[in-house]
Amino acid sequence: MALAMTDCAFTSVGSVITVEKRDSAVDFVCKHGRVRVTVLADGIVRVRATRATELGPDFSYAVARKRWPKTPVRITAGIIRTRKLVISITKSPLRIAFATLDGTVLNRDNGRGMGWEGAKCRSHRWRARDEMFFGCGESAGPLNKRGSTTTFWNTDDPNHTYATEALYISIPFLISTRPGAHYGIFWDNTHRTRFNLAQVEDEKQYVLESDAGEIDYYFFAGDSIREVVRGYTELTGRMWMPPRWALGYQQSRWSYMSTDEIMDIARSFRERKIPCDAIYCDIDYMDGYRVFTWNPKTFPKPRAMTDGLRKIGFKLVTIIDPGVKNDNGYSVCRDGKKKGMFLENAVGGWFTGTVWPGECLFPDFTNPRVRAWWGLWHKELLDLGVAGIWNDMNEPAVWNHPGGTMPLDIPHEYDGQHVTHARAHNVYGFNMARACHEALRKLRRDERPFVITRAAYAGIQRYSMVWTGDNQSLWEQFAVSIPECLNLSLSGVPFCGADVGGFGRDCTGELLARWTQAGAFFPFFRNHTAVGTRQQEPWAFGMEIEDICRAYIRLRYRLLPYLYNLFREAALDGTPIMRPLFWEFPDDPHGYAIDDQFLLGPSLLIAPIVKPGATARAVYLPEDQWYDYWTKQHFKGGQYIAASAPLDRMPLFVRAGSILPMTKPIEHTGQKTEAIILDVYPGPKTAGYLYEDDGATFDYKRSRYSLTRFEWADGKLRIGKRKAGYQSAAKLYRVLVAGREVRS
Ligand code: MIG
Repeated sequence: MALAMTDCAFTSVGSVITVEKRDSAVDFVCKHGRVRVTVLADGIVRVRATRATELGPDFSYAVARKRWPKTPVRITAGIIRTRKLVISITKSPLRIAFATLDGTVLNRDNGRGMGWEGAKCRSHRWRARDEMFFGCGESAGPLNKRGSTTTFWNTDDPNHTYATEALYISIPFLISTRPGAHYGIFWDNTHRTRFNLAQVEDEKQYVLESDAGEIDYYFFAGDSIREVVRGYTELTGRMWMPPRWALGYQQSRWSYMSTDEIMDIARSFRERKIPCDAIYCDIDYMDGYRVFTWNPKTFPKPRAMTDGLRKIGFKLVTIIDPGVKNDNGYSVCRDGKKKGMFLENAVGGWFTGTVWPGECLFPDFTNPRVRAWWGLWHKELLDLGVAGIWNDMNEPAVWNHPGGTMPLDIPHEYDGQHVTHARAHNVYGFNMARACHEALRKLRRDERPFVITRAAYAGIQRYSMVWTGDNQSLWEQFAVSIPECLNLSLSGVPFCGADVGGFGRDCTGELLARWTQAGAFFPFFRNHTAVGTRQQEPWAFGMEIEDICRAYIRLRYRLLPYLYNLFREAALDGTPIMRPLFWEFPDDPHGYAIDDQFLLGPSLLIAPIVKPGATARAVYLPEDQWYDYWTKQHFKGGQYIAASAPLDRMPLFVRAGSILPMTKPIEHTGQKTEAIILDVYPGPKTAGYLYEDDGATFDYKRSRYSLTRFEWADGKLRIGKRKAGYQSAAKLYRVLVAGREVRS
């Protein structure tokens, strides 16, 4: 439908009439609007454009950092210069170009440039011949986004495919890379937005557009993709350390129907010696789907249940949906109505829509007063010992209205901006998760919150982790979860995962085995399945599959110290936990096309088996030295190898020069380990480190953490100077070399 973008009605901002210089900003008053260029940092520039005479209020949910240290800027005729960027402005018509100091043009306005068509705002941008695109938030499509279109409009689509343009989460952040030129664009507009990176008019351009609003984008220039992502997460914020238990394996289904079933499942994990940290209550724990209630028959004593779970090392996570049943006999509804917490129709009167509980009212999460009110309802859940909250249906999904969501004219408070749903839609789920996060922070002052959300907008990492919504038990959906989570990770959300085993349809033993093998290396590792599908727990397919699942879940637990290091890195500067090959090997061109392998941190290369019946696969080893984790065979990188993969083996490689901190297998993260095992994979230079904290509180922010560096040289381990702010439970180090015990 590329032709639907007609030329006729497009109005470009036009020529510059006057230039107004400000502190680190310059305003260009143009024939058809005003454009403001603001330098935030040497490599970060903000561009705003309006067709009105003045820019509107400066408001964003995504942006965490509002103040930036003053950056020296030189402004001369048509050129703004920072220590990293040269921004040149052509005046008639106005065109902005971003170049590096050595003159390489990173990106620029192209063709018709910036402007408007009807209510839409749009930017036509130049596309280089060899430019590749990544990020763009959540998409069940290719890793490299060149040639595809992403629509940012939070959508509940349980039948999505590789070609689906709009999913649950909207993160309009584009990463561009080509040899020697890297940049990012965060297009901060919460209206329905499209990144058309397919063929627009010709190969030489791409188009970013939103249904309404101002143009407001941030340009990130970096010497690498790493620097671009660091800049983006500096602007939109970084995740906090989650509680350590959230790194463990988690079990869910829609739904475990009673306390007895929950306890049975939990006990089965212990009996079968399959490690697990958390179990989920999906919607059927509630009384008629009324949020913040319990079904008195099937879940009569929730406190006793969470106590029982805690005794065997399990946390409980409960689902909370946004729709509040319209029932005056129900306290949340009554109280919310009395206090005016729910959305109203454009003409007044409550807005109602149908979801699980039947006719529902919807809190206006864009109102700070509503967020605080909603938050307090979580108190009882927490008092009952619930450990984490799962926010679902918050696109929002509303079944009885066109488009499966609210009408676009529903008014929202939007933190004082007073807008309609058209602008609030993409931040509805964001603000629901935020309300939950803020409540958990308030109610459990020094405990790290665990919030998982399905819908989100840019910056969600400050409040919640995400999963990829309703996938299906299909090989192709398993395969696509790799590029999907890689791009989410590059879009500022390192803590993410997909339903292991697949949500819709019946899983098979082989698929569960392969998916569990791979899922063990995703940041979030949860098995979940839909109502009406067959049992999908690790033991649901007989002994062989159970043994395989157990082995890989155990491997996950053995690797927890290494994984925890990576969570720490993500919390510090937004570095993805799960990484595309090009993150570590930017000069190796192969990595940009590989979407069926990934790296967990710098050291582990994972090559999942994503095809039924496969017993071998080609694995690309990037330019370096590698060890096969299973056979310890040594390989030179920069080549494809054939890796054997019988059902119980997923190809896994360790980069030479790594020291992997590990533990002996434990059954849940509450168990203490007496030793940290350092598994050394010698290379020309061999080093590693271990980050430790209490795994539960914010003490780590008060410097109560430990950091120990290790080096391996001449057959000996050297322990570096230790930052010892946290007293580790592990008392000793055991050294292995490529998995073999050595004397040291
Ligand atoms: O309309 O709560 O994505 O994980 O099990 C379906 C029931 C609602 C969708 C979620 C899924 C969850 C299910 N929910």
